[in-house]
Amino acid sequence: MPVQNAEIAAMFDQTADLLDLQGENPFRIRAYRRAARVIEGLPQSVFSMLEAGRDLSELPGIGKDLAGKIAEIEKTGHFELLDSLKKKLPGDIGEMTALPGLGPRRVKLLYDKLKVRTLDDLRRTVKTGRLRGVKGFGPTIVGKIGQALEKPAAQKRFRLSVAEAEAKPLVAHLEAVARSVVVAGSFRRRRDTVGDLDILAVARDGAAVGERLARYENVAEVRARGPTRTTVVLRSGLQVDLRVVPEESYGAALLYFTGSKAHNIALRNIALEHHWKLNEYGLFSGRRRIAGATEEEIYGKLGLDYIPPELREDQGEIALAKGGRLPRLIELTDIRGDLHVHSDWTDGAESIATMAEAAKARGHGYIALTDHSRRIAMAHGLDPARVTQQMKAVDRVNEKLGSFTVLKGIEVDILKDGRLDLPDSTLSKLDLVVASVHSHFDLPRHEQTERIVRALHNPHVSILGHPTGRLIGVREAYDVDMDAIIAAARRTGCILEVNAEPDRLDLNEGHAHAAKDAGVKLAISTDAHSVGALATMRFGVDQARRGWLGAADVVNTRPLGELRKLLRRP
Ligand code: DGT
Ligand code: CA
Ligand code: CA
Ligand code: ZN
Repeated sequence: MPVQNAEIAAMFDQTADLLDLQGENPFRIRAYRRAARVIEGLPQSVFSMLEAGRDLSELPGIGKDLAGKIAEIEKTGHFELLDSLKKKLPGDIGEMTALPGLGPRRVKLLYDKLKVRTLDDLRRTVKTGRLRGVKGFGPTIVGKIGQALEKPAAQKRFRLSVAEAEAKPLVAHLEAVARSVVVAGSFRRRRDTVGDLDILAVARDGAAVGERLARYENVAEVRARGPTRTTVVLRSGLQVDLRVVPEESYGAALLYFTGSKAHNIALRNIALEHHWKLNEYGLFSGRRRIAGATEEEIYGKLGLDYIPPELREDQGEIALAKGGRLPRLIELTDIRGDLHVHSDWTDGAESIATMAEAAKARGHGYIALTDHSRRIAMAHGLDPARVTQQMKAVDRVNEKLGSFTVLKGIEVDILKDGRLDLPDSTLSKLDLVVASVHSHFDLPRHEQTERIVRALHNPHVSILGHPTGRLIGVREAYDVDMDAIIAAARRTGCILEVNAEPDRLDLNEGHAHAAKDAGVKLAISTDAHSVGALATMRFGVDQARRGWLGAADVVNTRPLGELRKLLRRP
């Protein structure tokens, strides 16, 4: 699995801390910190840059030596220098500098004055109040450290795409001895992250299916074994719960283990109103099973339309299903084009023609080419002259593509103050402008919101790209008032993006739903930097479905002519 940019940045920061702690050369320390910031700010994963054969030493602040170290990290998952620094230091000191409220200087103070070597030592000094006597440890700092120590190691959740990559071969492995093997739970509801995999299978011999799971090559640990239920942990740390059920209960079990829990409870209450009982074995009137083989049968008996898994969150879907008023959700086949695509003119891996042909082969009718603007120097961002050149190159590609169209676009950076990174005279020539934030993630909420709202008010902006900037499991969304941004999008006629990149999924489901309710249009876009990434569209569609979107809410379900009209702002 590729090591994420943020993980590499964290490794370099920690290395800088530990070098600092040992009184190393300040230039060497600064080099690591600077490299960490550069990597963190890259618009693309280091992994994909290496795959595309890019030379990382071309990046500012990254010389041959660091480039080699980054390649080593991507290859091995480890940073040897950091590991050896940690080993040299006593106790847990190698981990302590990363705690909130602590840094190399304070950790050294604690070690020198109070002999704090381990996290347990630290916990004790906080509890007994001894820390308060030490210079530089005011009540705020001590409170912060105490809090960080209390927190139990957060339950790790897995990105949906990662869970899916694990699930596919596993399901195939189990299909050798079972029928109807399906992953239920949050995975089937297509949540952006999942806590574990809940696999359901139909078989006569449940123990045999469990046995096969336990012997799967990726299993690290078997937690529980039984005739109908087996739990294992995969090497990645992902837990798998397997239940084997008989054919006649399959629908009931699928319904139950798909959840959500809140949805299940609401269904059970409807059953109770009829004096029935609903559980994972079926829908029962007294001891008689009146439904259970399929989900449709159970929803039907309860007087409800079939509810797609993505909607099963008890957010009002049950009342709508009762009245036959469920929204018709968008499907992958509704998508006719991709409005955020990069090429090798900036940091993409392929030529414009290659990206266009690949999109055409996927059945798309159009893409918008949206390479980076000049501020992203390390991605060779386009200045006005190169935009003009690229427009001509797009004309040449379009001449050869027959019915397929490459729209001329740009992903223009939103600067710190909300102005854009290219002049209006350039933007006005393009078919489509995606405006995105790639810097200053930590502005105060008010400022961040104002900045983005100002960008939306530029009449050339068509789409706000990855509107919250989150990277799942790596970087939180920046602090921003999404209601204000949705309101601004509505006022200005700007479209909001659902970025389908599996690490982003941004807007998320809740924000997409709110945008729809406000009457704002959305675009589901891959932000592809390579041909393979065009396939991530389905993850965006999944989140859009969780946000209750229908095809009509999404602009890239329209044929090109209609799309062009929607892109023209009032
Ligand atoms: P996750 O794994 O945290 O991403 O979320 P889920 O929804 O997959 O939750 P999980 O794995 O704990 O349980 C799978 C499904 O089993 C859940 O969606 C609904 C069902 N379930 C689990 N516990 C209960 C419960 O106490 N009552 C009811 N009615 N259903 C439950
Ligand atoms: Ca689960
Ligand atoms: Ca589970
Ligand atoms: Zn992009």
